[in-house]
Amino acid sequence: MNQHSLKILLEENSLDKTLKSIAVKVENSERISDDDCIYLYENAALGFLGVLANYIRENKCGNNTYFNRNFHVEPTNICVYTCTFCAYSRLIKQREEGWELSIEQILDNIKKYDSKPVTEVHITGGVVPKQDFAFYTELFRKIKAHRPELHIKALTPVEYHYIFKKAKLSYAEGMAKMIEAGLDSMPGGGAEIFHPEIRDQIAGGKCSAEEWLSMHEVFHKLGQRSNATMLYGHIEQFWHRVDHMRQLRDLQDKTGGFQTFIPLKFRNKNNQLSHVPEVSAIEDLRNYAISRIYLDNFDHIKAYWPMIGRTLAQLSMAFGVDDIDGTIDDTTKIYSMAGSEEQSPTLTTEELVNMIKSVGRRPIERDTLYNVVTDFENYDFSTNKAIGFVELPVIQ
Ligand code: V47
Ligand code: SF4
Repeated sequence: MNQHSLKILLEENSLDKTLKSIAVKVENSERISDDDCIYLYENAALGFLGVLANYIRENKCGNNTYFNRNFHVEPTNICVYTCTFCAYSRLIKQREEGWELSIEQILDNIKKYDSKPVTEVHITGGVVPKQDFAFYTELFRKIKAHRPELHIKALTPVEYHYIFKKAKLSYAEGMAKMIEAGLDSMPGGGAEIFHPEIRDQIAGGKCSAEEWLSMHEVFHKLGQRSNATMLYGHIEQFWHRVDHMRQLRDLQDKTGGFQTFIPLKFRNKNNQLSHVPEVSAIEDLRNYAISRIYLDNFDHIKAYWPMIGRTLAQLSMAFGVDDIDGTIDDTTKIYSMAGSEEQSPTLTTEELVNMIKSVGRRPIERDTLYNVVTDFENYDFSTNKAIGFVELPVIQ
């Protein structure tokens, strides 16, 4: 089906020459250049991008759309940094407006999931001196002591850079100790836009692009996997996005340690960039598709539904996206505070499965490392069994 659509597109005589040459590269599984990518941003129609991105997506993942059962822990929203897009953080001097959880409070939150089939806890938040190296290594150890199989996906290079500097540890030393304490993987946050022309304006003071990339490189070399994000649709231009993705593609060539790329749409409520209009849903879909076409060495592209809303997440599955993150259970405030339509992001497994099925995709529950947990293609929620599943007799 996807091959058929690409073939029809390639037979189209009126197709612009450059777009045609890009389509031929996609058909031949050749990498597109930075100039090609900028050309796509500036000239390609949504339908054209959808055909190319879907072709790649179906070659890589077939009809599968992945999700997981997860929840977030945000240890604090107090932060020493003042990113202009951030609606969520409060300065140390505004401490009374925010929260700062203790290790015991975080463990109490985690224990609320004891009877639930979640596989991952995603931990990230603001940066404060108190939540330091000792705090996080103790937290990770206690989580693992309580529930060893729960995957800890935690903190970004923004937090680690601050923590390791304070503890006088190199990235390699610090990361090795975090892994020893129980860290399993690193989420993709803190990347924003790498180019200093933009980064200095929206995320001044926090770790640089080089430091962000170096932290991931060190982590990958220790045998671990991580994600990558790009915060788009604010003051950057298309070439800044291409520059950002090129640096990710280069590092992925070196280490192969990234699992998924997550474009994050800038939301403009309650922050210092509220005067900047948000981009349209069409631009969001074009951006998913272009990242799918450009990042040929990434296995997965994720649409984070709490950020863009469930309808757009459903549409994105026709524009290169093969992952829509997880159940969340209303445990993150970052996007609701910035104006997302999802003010209390929670989806049951059944709702997630129906969202995926209703756009003709196969819902696959994965763990954080993309091992299949349950194939929900033929699943009966009333009996909690796969349809056609034959129970084997128990041998005494
Ligand atoms: O780095 C903050 C973004 C990120 C806004 O790895 C905003 O699986 C838009 O990285 N508008 C943190 N974006 C979240 C993140 C993430 C989310 C889901 C899954 C994974 C993963 C990673 O959120 C920050 C920043 O880029 N962010 N404020 C805002 N107003
Ligand atoms: Fe702090 Fe992260 Fe918000 Fe920046 S985006 S102010 S680092 S919480």
